[in-house]
Amino acid sequence: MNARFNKEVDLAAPRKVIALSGGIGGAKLALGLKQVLPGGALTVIANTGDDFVHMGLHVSPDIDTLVYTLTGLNNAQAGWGRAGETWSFMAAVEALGGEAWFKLGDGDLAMHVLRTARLAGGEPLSAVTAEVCRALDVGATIVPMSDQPVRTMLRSDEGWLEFQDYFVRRQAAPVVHEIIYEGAAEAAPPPGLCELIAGDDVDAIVICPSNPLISVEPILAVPGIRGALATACAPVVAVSPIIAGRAVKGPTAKMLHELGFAADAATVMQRYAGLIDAFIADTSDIAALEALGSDVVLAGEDIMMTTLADRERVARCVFEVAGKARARKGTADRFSGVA
Ligand code: FO1
Repeated sequence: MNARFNKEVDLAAPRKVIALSGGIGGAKLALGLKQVLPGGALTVIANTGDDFVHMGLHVSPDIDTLVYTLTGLNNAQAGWGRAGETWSFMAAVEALGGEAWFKLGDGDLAMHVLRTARLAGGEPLSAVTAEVCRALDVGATIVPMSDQPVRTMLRSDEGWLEFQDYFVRRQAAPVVHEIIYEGAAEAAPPPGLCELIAGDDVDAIVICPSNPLISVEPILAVPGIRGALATACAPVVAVSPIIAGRAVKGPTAKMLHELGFAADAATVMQRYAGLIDAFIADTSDIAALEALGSDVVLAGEDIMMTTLADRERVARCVFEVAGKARARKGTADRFSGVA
């Protein structure tokens, strides 16, 4: 839990907000946040535990899903890649007997080729990502959780699997026994990221409704980030990726279950214990959360984000709840030491 809150922020008109996100689930809320905030106010820390080198190309799926979603270039049906994509490259790869399980569209390919070339030229991933955000006028800052490689690895009934091998090639079918974030202990956040999180001008920090195990916790595993969040001046608000025992998208519920956890919003909230000041769950899950007697501020909302209006509504709810967290906890101990 945060040691203290800042006093100077205005949650009715937030100007500096940080979000942590994985792929499409988190990106939907990131878009809502961007829409209701003034231009440039949003920084999204992206999971890079899903990154891998495929056919010699550095692919950063969650960064790209965020870029495409925030610019409206995204393929909304698939939840990854670009809308109106063409597939000549993949067809040619297949004709040559190449690997076709991971699909790189023609437009998307440009992203991976440019990123790979710039990384090979010595630029860090954060700089390459910042250039992409500028070029595509993303209207928000996207920062990878680290410039060093961190790779999510899953021990399954089929042995140790790299993330995309598990997630895409095997369609998340293997039973998962253990998850590690290889390289996390040796990694560091990009320069300035922890200082940004700690800043007393930050209005709110949002943990988006992403899978805690494979999207948020890889970010928290990068040394310095968890500590910066736990002592941040701004209230930290998480939004549940689970509604009534089901993941909105993807294998979150299946993975929680296989690892011995109840696949519900309470498990997600408990995984963030010590970090969050408020938790937003679906209205149908609130009674079960209240029964836990946690001192985290709870809010029930329709968190299924189908339309852009839904995403903006949930984003506004985040700021309202952040305000409540500040009001409830922002006395005596929370303000002690703040000049
Ligand atoms: N997901 C798939 O299910 N199948 C694919 O062929 C696929 C290709 C792909 C290419 C580029 C990219 O940035 C993402 C891609 N994804 C694909 C999505 C991605 O693997 C996952 O959704 C994320 O890693 C989980 O957040």
